[in-house]
Amino acid sequence: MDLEREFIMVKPDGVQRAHIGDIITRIERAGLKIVAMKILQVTREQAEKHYAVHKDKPFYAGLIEYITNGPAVAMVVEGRDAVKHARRLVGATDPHDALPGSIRGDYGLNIERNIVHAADSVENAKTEYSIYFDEKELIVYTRIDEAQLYA
Ligand code: 3AN
Repeated sequence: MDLEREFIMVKPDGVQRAHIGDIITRIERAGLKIVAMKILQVTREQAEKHYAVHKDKPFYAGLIEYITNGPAVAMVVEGRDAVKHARRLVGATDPHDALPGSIRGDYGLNIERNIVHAADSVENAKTEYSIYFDEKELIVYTRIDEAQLYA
C-alpha cells in the first residue's frame, strides 16, 4: 500500500484562537494517523527555511513575522494519499475561496492569517518536517481502524 507522510502546522493564529483540538479531530476523523506532534515556538531560522520558496514575494516579511509570533503545533501525519487529503481538509490558501467544511473555510477571513499549513507534495512535506523533527521522532504504529480504512 502507498502510504504518504504529510507535514501539517497549526499556525500561531490557530493556536491563539483555540483551534488545535478541532484541527486534530478533523485529521484523525479523516483516517490520517498522527505519527509526530509538538507545540513549539518557530525560530526565525526555521521559518526562513520553511518559506524559502516565498523569499522574493511581497508578503514574505509578514509571513516570517507571523509564523514566529507565537507558539505553533507541528505534526506529521501518515495515510493513503495523505497530502491530497490533508490539503482538502485545510482548504484553499485564501480563506475567501476555501469551501465551508474546510478548516480555512470554516475559520478563516484573512490570507495572511490562514490558521493552518499543509505541505503541497510528499517531497515538500519531508523537507518541511525535517526542519522541525528528527526522523527518530516519527513513531511507527498501526491504528486499529486501518483494517477498515485500507480494506
Ligand atoms: P498554502 O499554505 O495554501 O500551501 P502557499 O504555500 O502558497 O499556500 O503560501 C504559504 C503562506 O503564505 C500561506 N499559508 C499564507 O499565509 C501566505 N500567503 C500566500 N499567498 C499570500 C498572499 N497573496 N498574500 C499574503 N500572504 C500569502
